[in-house]
Amino acid sequence: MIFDVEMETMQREELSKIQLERLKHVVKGAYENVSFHKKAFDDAGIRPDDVQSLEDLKRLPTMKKSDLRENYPFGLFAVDKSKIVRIHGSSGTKGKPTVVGYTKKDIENWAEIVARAICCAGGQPGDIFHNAYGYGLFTGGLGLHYGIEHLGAIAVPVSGGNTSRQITLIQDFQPRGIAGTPSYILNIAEEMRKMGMDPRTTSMEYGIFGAEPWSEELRAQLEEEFDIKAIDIYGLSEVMGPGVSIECHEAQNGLHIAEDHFLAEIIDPKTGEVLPYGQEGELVFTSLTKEAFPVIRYRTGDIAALNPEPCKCGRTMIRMSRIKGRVDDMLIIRGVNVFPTEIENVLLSFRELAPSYQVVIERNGALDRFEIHCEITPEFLRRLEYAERLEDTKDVAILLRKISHEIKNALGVSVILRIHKPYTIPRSDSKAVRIVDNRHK
Ligand code: DLL
Repeated sequence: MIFDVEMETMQREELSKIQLERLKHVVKGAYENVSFHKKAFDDAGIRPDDVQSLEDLKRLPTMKKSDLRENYPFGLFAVDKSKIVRIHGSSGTKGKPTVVGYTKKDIENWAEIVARAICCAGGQPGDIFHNAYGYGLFTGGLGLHYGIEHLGAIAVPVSGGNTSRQITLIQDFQPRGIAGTPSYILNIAEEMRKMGMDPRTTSMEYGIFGAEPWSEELRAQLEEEFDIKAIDIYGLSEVMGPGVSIECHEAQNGLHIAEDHFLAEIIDPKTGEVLPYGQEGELVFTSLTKEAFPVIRYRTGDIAALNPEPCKCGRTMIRMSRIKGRVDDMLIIRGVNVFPTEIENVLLSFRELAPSYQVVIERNGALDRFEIHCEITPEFLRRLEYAERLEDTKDVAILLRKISHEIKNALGVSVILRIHKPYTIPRSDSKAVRIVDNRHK
């Protein structure tokens, strides 16, 4: 089912017209109402009237996360506080949180975008929907919630955590859809198995997973564990929250961007130059409809590519590739650029390993030392002969050699592997911590 057939299957020419009209409006509003944008435009020698075509977008100044921090808390709001009805933000683990605001209209648009997204994932009105994204300042919980209601589905607002209660509710309420971070939903499967249950026997048919980078291998595990379709959803609080883009269940190949609300570009993260379709680089978004918190060329720090090819689902909205990782999370291991998702793809192809892993970075003199910590599954542990240290068993030694070989093959670097017993790597209720950086401790 396509929620808004007219919009989602619109011909490019017509869509471009709408986009341009909205772009002009948003640029003018940001310039007139937010001193940060006025200054950025003035410094670049650009006036809102200079935007006469979508091509002109690339002449506008970009903005990034530090601009939100510097204007904390409300400095980038474009409307009076009396018009704001909600605030969200990041958790602020690295200093002050970043804050974003929404007007009533913004919340309505967001709800509609997410309703569209749920349909794109295979959901429909009447579905019972288990929402395991955290409710709070994080946009995941409430973002999905309003979309579920807008669609006419039934929201089960469980939020993250308390895994045994999640399992009871899944059994009792029989949801068709589920949402949460992919790593947390896999924890639910793990917990079910510990309790002697088979996750494949639940009522669930599709899952909407995102908020953290994840790999094709993780998708395969989620689909196999629960016997569901696992759909990738993307978004960020600065641009709105979940729903900026989502895969369709028909193709599961690239995430359709809600292009009537967001213009996407890919730029070279070093030079800022706009890259053509198909080339990988940093995703940049411009909001077209947001009233409270317009963003103009917001540099997300996320790495992806754009694909304008028609999709078999019939939607004409262009697709972005699954996020490879964040620019800041890129590891440079002896000169080779590696994203945690690439490591994940290799690790998860080994059925002896659980889907939990961490990359630990230590300072080793003038060099960085990267250790990959992974964990064996309980099933594999049961098959091993006893040894004081895991590494001393023959089967584990063979496994470690195989993994090292595969990592070298796939990534072109050798890494230090550390293997652990089941359930020893910390699990998270929301975004998994994949990189532990001990260099500056
Ligand atoms: O994570 C919004 C969200 C909630 C998206 C629920 C999807 C589902 P933030 O906390 O602001 O917002 O974090 C945004 O998370 O810049 C990406 O680095 C990462 N991210 C979000 N979705 C994906 C995804 C929410 N599908 C940051 N794949 C973004 C990879 C993702 N990374």
